[in-house]
Amino acid sequence: MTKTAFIMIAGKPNVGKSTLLNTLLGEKVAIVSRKPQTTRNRITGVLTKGENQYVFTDTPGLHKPKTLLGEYMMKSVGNVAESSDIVLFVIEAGTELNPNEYSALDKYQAMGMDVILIINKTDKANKVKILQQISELSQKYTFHSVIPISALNGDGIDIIFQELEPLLTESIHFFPEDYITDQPERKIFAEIIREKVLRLLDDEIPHGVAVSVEDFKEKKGLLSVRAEIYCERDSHKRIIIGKNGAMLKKIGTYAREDAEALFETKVFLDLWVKVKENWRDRPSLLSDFGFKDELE
Ligand SMILES: Nc1nc2c(ncn2[C@@H]2O[C@H](COP(=O)(O)OP(=O)(O)OP(=O)(O)O)[C@@H](O)[C@H]2O)c(=O)[nH]1
Ligand SMILES: [Mg+2]
Repeated sequence: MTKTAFIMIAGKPNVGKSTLLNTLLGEKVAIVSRKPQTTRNRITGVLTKGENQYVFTDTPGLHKPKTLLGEYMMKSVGNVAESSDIVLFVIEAGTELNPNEYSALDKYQAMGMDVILIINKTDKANKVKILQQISELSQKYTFHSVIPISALNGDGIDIIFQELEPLLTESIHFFPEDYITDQPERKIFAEIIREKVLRLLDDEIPHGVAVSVEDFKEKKGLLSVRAEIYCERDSHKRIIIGKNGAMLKKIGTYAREDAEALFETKVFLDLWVKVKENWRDRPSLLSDFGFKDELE
C-alpha cells in the first residue's frame, strides 16, 4: 500500500526553509544565503522511502511585496498552500513572530491544513526563550506538533519524519522512486550563480539580480554553459564585474566548482553581465526570466 503527502515549507524570509528542504532530501536543490528573500520560486523536492512518498515544496519567504517580483513570489506561496495538506511552518528560535507570520498561521489553520511548527536554529538560541516561545504559540494555535530543530546540523530531522508518517494518506506515488526535484538543470545552474552573487555582494545589488542560462551543452565530458547576470544599473554592473573583472571571475570560479560537484562533470562557464533597468517591475522581463506561471 503506497502513501503520499504534499508538504509545504513556509515562513518569513531567512528562517532556514531552503536549508531545511536540502537537509530533508539529503541533496542541495535550493540555494541558501544569509540575505532575506533568497528563494524566488516554489521548489519541489521529492523523497521516496519505501512505500512513503514525501513531496516537499519550499516557498519564498513571507513578506509584504514592494515589486511585481515580490507579488509573484507571494502569489506562489498562496498557490502552494492551495495544493498542500501539511505545512512545516518554520520560525526562528527565540524570536518574536511578526504580523506576516501570524496572519499566515491564521490562514493555514483556517484552511484546515495540518500545521507543524518547526522552531529552527536552536543551535544558536537560548533554551528558556524557546520554551517560552513554544508555550505562547501553543496557547494561540493548535499545532499537529511542535519540533525544535537545527536544519544546519540535522538535529530534529528524524522527528519531522516521525511526525509526518501518520499524516501520509493512501495514494499512488505521483513521482518515480528516484525523482528528486522539479527544477530543470539549467535553472539549478542559474541559481548556483545567483547564490554566489548573494554571498559575494552586499546590500541591494543581489536583490536586483537575475541570472539566465543561455547555452547549456554537454559534449565529451565537458558541460559548456553561457549565462547572463542581469542587474538594474550600470553602477551595479561595474561592481559585479569588479576591478579588472576580479569579482566576476570569483563568482564564476565558485559557481563552476559547485556545478562540477553537482553535475559530476568538468564545466566551462562563460559569464556576462547586462543591465535591465527596473526588471523587477516589468511584466515582460519578469516573464522572460521565468516568473510567469504563478500569475496565470
Ligand atoms: N545557525 C543556524 N543557521 C541556519 C540554520 N538553518 C539555516 N541557517 C542559516 O540561515 C540563513 C538563511 O537560510 P535559508 O535556508 O536561505 O533561509 P530561507 O528561509 O530559505 O530564506 P528565504 O529564501 O530568503 O525566504 C543561511 O545563512 C543559513 O545558513 C540553523 O539551523 N542554524
Ligand atoms: Mg529560501
